[in-house]
Order: sequence, then C-alpha cells, then structure tokens
Amino acid sequence: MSAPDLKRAAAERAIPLVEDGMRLGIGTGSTAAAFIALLGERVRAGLTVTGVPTSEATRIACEREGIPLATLEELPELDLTIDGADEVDSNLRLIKGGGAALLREKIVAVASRRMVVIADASKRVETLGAFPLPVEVNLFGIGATTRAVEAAVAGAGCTGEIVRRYDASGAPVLTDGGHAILDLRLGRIPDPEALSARLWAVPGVVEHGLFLGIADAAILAASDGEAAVVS
Ligand code: ABF
Repeated sequence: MSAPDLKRAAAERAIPLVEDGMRLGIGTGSTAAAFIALLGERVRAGLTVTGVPTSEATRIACEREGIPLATLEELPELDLTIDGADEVDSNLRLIKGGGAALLREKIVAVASRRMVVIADASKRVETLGAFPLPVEVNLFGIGATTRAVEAAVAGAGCTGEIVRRYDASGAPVLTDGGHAILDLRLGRIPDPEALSARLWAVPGVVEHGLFLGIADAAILAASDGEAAVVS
C-alpha cells in the first residue's frame, strides 16, 4: 500500500469512533485531511457532529466538506479528537508539529476527553527524536530564546542542532498564532518528560511538540492491511 493509502486506512478505522452528536477536535496534516474527507461524507449522509479545527487549513478543509464548526470558546469541552502525529512511541508519547499546528493541536487535544492518533505504521518508533522536535516560540527575543532552548536541550541530556524553520520559498514559517518554529534535530530524546519540563521553563517558548500523557490510543495502519491499535 502507498503512503496515502495507509493514511486513508488509518482514517477509515477512526470513523466508527465518531458518534452522533459528538463534539469533535479535528487534526491537521495529510492523515487528518483523509479523515476530514471521510467525515464530510458521513456528515452529508446525516451524521451530526460539531468540529473544532486545529488549524486554519483544517478549518478551510472542514468548511469545504460542510462539517459544522465551533470554537473552543463556544465548546470548551470536546468528546474526541482525531489527529495525526510525526512519531508515536509504545507509551503513546508523541512528537507533533511537523505541520506547525502544534499549539492549537495540543490545546484541542487536552480539551478532549479522548484523543486518538491516526498514522501510518512508519510513525511508530522505539525512542522519540529522529523527527526534529518542533518548538513554537514568540518572535520577540527569538535569539535569546534559542540560546535558552539550547541550554534546556543540554540539561535534558540531548545533543543536536536547533534550526529555525523556513518554508520552500525561503520565508520564515509563522504559525497560525504568528509565532516562529524552531526545529530541534536531536536524533533521540532519552527522557521526553525532562526535556518537556525544561522547555516549558524557557520564557518565549509558547509550546513544544512533545505530547506526553495526552493520547489515549493510536491507530497505525501497516502495509499488510492491518492497523495496530495501541492504547
Ligand atoms: C499534524 O500533522 C501534526 O502534528 C503532525 O506534524 C502532522 C502529521 O502529518 P501527516 O499526517 O501528514 O503525516 O497532525
């Protein structure tokens, strides 16, 4: 199966989790996009849900599909969030933020009673960190913040390079919240909880892409047609 097929397979497995009347957090990325397309079909067939999108891109995709939307101000508590991930370990710890939507993704996931990850099985790892860890930072003081992030990384027993993210046209990436993204190329993160705590202690860090103790299950589609469910 191709990568898009695997993403669609994971999304298909998540659709039965959506019940009529649910308040639903809706993720960002290509796997979430497959889920949005399938959810749109169900909504047009009569399913009633209200979605809270995790990014402007997802909001636009949901509107195209005719999925009714609300904000977290209107719906501060959600039943379920379905979202993709960049890495998933066996303890359901995640790296997210490759799509620069980590702040809204984390707010929405934490506001949900249940968060289920959908991904292809290549996202499953023994140790987090091969995928560069995104850290969303305020533009003010970004040089000083980057240095403090370097110290936090070293303090958590990690080594590697920290780079500001640019898009394909060479422009600095800005998140939906108007912040920059630093990508931490660490290779491996031996103690994600320690790194998380140190990053949160840095003024200027808005959020980081380690999702620890947030996901309740992961549907990981493999090329043999099976989807491992980790929970
Ligand atoms: C979002 O999309 C992110 O948190 C993660 O970075 C990315 C996964 O993308 P894809 O589903 O395209 O692999 O969920």
